[in-house]
Amino acid sequence: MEYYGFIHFSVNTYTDMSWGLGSEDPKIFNPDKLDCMQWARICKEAGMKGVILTAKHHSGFCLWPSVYTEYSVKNCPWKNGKGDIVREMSDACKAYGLKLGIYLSPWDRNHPDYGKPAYITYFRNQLRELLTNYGEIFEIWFDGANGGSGYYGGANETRKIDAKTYYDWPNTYKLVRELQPNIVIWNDGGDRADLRWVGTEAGYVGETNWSLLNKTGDVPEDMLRHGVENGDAWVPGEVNTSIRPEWFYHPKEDTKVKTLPQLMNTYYQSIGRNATLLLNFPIMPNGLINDKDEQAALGFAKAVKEAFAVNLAKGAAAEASATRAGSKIYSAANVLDDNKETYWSTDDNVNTASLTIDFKKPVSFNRFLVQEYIALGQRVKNFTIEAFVQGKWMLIDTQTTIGYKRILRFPTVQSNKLRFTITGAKASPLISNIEVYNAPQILTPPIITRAQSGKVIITPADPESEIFYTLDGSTPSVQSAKYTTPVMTGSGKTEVKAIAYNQLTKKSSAITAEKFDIAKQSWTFPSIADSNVYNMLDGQESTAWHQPGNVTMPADIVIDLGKTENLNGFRYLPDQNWWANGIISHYEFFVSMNSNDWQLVDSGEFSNIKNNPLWQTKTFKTVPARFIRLRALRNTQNDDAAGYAEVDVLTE
Ligand code: FUL
Repeated sequence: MEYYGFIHFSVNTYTDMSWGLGSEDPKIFNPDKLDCMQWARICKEAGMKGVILTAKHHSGFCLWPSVYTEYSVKNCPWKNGKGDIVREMSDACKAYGLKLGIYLSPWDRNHPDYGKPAYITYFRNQLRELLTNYGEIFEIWFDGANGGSGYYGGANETRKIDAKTYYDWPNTYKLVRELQPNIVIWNDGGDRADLRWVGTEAGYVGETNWSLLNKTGDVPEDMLRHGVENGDAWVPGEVNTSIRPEWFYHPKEDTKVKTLPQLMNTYYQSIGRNATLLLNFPIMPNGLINDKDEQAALGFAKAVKEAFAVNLAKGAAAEASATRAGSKIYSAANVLDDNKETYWSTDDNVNTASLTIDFKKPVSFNRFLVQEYIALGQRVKNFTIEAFVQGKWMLIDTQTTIGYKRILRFPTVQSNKLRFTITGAKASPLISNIEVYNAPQILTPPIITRAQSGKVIITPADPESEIFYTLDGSTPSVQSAKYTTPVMTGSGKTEVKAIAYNQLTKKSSAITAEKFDIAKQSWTFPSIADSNVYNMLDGQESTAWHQPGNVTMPADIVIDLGKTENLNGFRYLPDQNWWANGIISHYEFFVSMNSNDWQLVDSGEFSNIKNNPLWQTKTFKTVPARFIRLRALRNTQNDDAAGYAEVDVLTE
């Protein structure tokens, strides 16, 4: 299916939180403009083949009137408790020719029996409702996230379960397959299912990507990203990511909708790397998808269409160094015949071979698309592509796996011939399709940061472009100030907007907008001597500081702001390194005027920080403070590490 949509909507949409706590009053759920036809229309126009709806997220609140709980749309003001969002979604999917998928969170922060055997009966009853009453369901999503604490019918406690045994997955899967024989089961927490998580929510899978895993045994993170070359089960990767940083709607992210270059990167790093792409739309409190998200998704679809509009390999000639003996059925021409059921193959045990595409005239190209005939397995381990330039073969790229689909991007080359060489395979390769394109260039918006000194630094992603910016909130254009060196912005709050612009093509990028709170010129760490600690104030998300090895939790950092500020919040960004430890999950935040008497102003959890290690913003009632103390109570690994890419405050 390649590409399908995700919809996140629950009671926490109304509390601006990443995860519901399970104690939210259903009365807050009132999407007065709810329109599943809008959701389905956008998914369809965006080129998606289906939609997966969060029928129940971790809050436990059900978007359908389950007979097994009162914690559902039955008890909300929307449609006087007579509504059913799963039904409306199912009808909308039918109307738009989309498949419907269901996300049912195993972790339920509302249910009193969560953690006990009785909850499993409840969970299966709900599965039965969802998988019998709403027509064909193409995928079921069993999210493995579990933060432990919850409302649990008023108990308000932390409950630990063993994700491997508690849900008795083998019998749960049996039920699912009985009710929906063609369903695909996604599960990152329990027994191996049909699709795997790729280990990140950032929108990419490894370049090497086998669709195989082992049926049993643990799956460490690098296996999630790359699969297992000699695995014994077919468990392809599904890249799930949101069109905004978070999964649920937060108004503050209206300026953070992914830009076209970001979405195109996601495309090439998911669908272009043998995975499917599951792109999320958060629903607003009124029940609609935000206009900006719609524009982004449709712009993305248009750009994909443009990139793959003209297949330059059409009408070219294909010739192979080796073909399966005595049979025309496996000829090289099959890679260009538009028929995915036919393929080029070599003799058994001939696992290396090359295929040359002769365009018969010089053509410019920058994309190469190749597909294996995966009905007979994923075989290719290594390959190269070359272009024939000035009488010589010039190497364009050396790569590893292909699978269902692989797309390579490279700087435009002009040539009349392209050579594709398989340098390693598990068995005779079976190549069903090759396409070649010259995709238009897309300008990437600049990156804006603010250093501790208050200087704003704007970095172009593409060195040939110029940058224009504004500091007053207005929309930047070529008439705005041109950026040449870092701009001193003083110590107050600043809003910076910038575009990249290419003189040759006269095209500008999308706008980058960043709001910065007070500058940190006078901030110091009175009790930390290590100068690297300033990495967390430098505005650079790629640099971090970690507590020394001998720290034990709780671990504190204390910052002297240099003068009294009226604080009403703080922000924390964990170490952005893929392998980083010390991602704080539970915190306390204190303020002081003299660094002796401390007042606790906020405490809680950074929900979902493990899977999505983004900026965490917490707000509280305004309080004057000269010193702040961020206390790490726990991290996502439950050990004694605490790391910080950035720490920031919000002022009134
Ligand atoms: C995660 C959840 O915790 C997030 O809230 C979201 O639903 C994402 C798709 O999966 O594990």
